[in-house]
Amino acid sequence: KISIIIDGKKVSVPPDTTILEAARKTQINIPTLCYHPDQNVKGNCRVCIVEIAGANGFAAACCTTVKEGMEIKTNTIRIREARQMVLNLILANHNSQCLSCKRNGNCELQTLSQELNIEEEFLDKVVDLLPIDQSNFSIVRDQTKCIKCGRCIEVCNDVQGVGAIYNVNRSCDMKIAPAYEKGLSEVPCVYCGQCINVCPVGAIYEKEDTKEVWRALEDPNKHVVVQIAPAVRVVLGEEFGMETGSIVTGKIVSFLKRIGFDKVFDTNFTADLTIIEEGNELLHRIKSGGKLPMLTSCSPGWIRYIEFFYPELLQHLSTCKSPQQMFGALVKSYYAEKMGLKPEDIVVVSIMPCTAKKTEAKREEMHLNDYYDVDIVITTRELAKMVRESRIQLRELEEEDFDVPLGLSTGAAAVFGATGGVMEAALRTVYEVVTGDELDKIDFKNLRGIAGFKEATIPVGDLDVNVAVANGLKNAKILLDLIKEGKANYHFIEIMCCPGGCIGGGGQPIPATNSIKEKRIEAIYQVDLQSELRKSHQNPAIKELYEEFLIEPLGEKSHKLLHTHYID
Ligand code: HC1
Repeated sequence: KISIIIDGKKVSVPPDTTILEAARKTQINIPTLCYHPDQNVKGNCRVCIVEIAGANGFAAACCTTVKEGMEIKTNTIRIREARQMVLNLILANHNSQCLSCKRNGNCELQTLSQELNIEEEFLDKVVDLLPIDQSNFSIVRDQTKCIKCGRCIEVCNDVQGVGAIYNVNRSCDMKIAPAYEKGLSEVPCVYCGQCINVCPVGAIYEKEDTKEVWRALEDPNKHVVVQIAPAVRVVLGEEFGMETGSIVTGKIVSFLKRIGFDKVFDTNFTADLTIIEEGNELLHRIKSGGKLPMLTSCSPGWIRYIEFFYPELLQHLSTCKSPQQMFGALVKSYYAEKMGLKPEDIVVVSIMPCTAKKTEAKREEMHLNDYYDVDIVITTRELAKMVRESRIQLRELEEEDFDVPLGLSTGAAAVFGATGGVMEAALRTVYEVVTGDELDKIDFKNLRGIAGFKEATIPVGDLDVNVAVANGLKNAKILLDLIKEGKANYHFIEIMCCPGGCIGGGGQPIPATNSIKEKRIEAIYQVDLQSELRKSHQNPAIKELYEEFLIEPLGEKSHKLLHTHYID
């Protein structure tokens, strides 16, 4: 261990500890802007400067490691004034229209300006009037807010392996942008929104669609139906000061009914349906010598990734639409028929943890006749905005149940929201369908958790089924390369675009650090445990759907409504 003195306090820390980490261990919170607990140290912002006895000038605490006997000061007048100057330099290049900013109230720069007592922005603004990139349905980039911390570049390149944005130009002309400063729609951006989740300010945010929802709700000629994704219910509470991992399903349902939705349904219903369709597709591929390993197809950022980077492997993708899209297609067919409604008079709204879902809903293949399966997609963060706008107190709402039949679901559907969940849900059903026996241990614990890659072999009758799970696109890439080399000895692979699965989606409350994601995952498994039924094939509303409408899995209607194709 190494002994140092920070602000007069003696501290012992392991070698290679940075000054920033050592200080945080002793409850001394040195301010930062580019530092992120799950990322590499960058040393870009210089806000974390400290003084070291005997050294000239300042040192950046995030990238200076401690040395035996070091005496460090973190909060002198000189340091505070220097930090104020650093912050003023950043602010000179930052559009400070905070009141209308998406991150107003949850902005690291705004908080720091308060904490460092910035009384005036004394440098002239040099912020460029760069155009706002609104070239796509998912993500908006506002470069006038960018503070060039580099977090988005790291997540896009090193975690997702996508490389849609970089540093372009040099020196004071340096910007963060796609190559040749193109729009995001002109480069292979998968719209995962992981850049949004790490951005300390409002330089990247989701394309907001809440106004469309309010308008639909006030239109007397529209029947407005909503679905809620599995990962929204364990996360929304964070926006309202509730403990991380609070389960607020009943309160969300109650809120949505209060603001006027005609029916409040659940994406979990079609997550159960996905298991039936996808499970049967897997069994069919195994029996008929189809393309294996089969890859899951519910995560739209992942679909864009494989379409851009591995089009030669598209035949490995399950042809199942995602649960979001299956839901929309069924509302405009099965449900419309049942209710005697015209599909064109129905508006389907989705509440998703995901920014890529907005673009998925607008894909060419995702509509039948003249209407889309899903009309409007909003994120968990946008739902929180709607709650605030309505002035309804989420915490005080009584819990209510989803409407039937498209609101009924099992615990297997709930776990879709965490990495490994789709695979676990599929195994619970495939095992019982193939063997006819009841599965004793339905918790596949070795497929759970935040690790980027997991695998297992499950005996199903005479066959040992080899499965793998990857989350985060860089991990997906490793599996795709193995498939290309013919070395992927798996039958079925689950891939989720976002690290941790949908609980870490690009539309979720910020911050979303790994420790926060772990608590969200625990809550997902709580929802599963609390469910009366925990296997998709036990869902009585799904059984009824097949009896009344679909007739059989992979049948003609399923093919038309629930399955899709991809673009190479
Ligand atoms: Fe997901 Fe899915 S689990 S993709 O992560 O298959 O977004 O939550 O809704 O569609 O069900 C997201 C979550 C979500 C779909 C389901």
